[in-house]
Amino acid sequence: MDSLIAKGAELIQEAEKILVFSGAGLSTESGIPDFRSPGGVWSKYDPSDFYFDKFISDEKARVKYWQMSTEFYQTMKDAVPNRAHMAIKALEDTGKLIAVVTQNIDRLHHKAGNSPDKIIEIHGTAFSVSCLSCGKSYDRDDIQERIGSGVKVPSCDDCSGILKPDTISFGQAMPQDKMAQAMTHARECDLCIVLGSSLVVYPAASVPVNAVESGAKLMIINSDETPLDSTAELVVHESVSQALGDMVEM
Ligand code: CNA
Repeated sequence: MDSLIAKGAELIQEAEKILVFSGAGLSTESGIPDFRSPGGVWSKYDPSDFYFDKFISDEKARVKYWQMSTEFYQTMKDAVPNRAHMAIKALEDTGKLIAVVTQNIDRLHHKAGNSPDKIIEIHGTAFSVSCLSCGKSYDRDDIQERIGSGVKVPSCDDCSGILKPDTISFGQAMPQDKMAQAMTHARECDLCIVLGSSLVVYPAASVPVNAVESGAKLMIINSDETPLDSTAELVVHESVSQALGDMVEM
């Protein structure tokens, strides 16, 4: 393990333009379950209940969605950044971090103090809600208050349209502007660091793929194997807070 940490620290020291690509595994040590680990969200809920077209077409699916989402939001709201989030903030302080492309919707990079203009939330955020018909935007807490007072499925004040948190569900279109920004950074970085992602969710995982294809070195810190391990300069199957924390403090 010590030699892997030393190698990771060396890659970080040698790099000039670092792109961080983060996933749900970055936040498990902050108490937020990921999707695919044992005990993760998919061991409690059936993912097929949360497809976008089902949310649109089926009132019962929306009731279920808001139940799951309310529980998950409360956990995310209470969570605080862990040592790995703080290590990413330290990377920004070195001036080498060009962006954090995150699949996470939990705002922990913001809470850790990374500049908002460095954070690209390609799967959106759980902290706001929008009307799918007229686009009116709401603060998530205001909508949660309605749910707390007994509303099962909130609707838009202006047009009675369907409200949905600003997160990307399976089958929902990705934000094109954010994906384009992420891809630009993937092409310009010289080191891409993947933190806590299974790298099976596309198109998100095409960001590190693109970085490698453009000549960047790839470092992956993830408990389990990923499909990109064989293309990486360094793979560390360890706790991300421990491994990245140690590398950045070296
Ligand atoms: P995932 O598919 O659940 O994979 C997480 C990976 O992290 C797994 O391979 C685990 O082995 C690994 N892992 C878990 N804990 C640790 C740890 N402490 N140290 C190192 N590795 C760890 O999650 P992805 O992000 O790859 O999948 C993308 C989905 C998950 C996105 O759509 C996210 O929006 C969604 N998600 C986000 C959150 C969040 O915002 N915190 C939580 C759950 C799911």
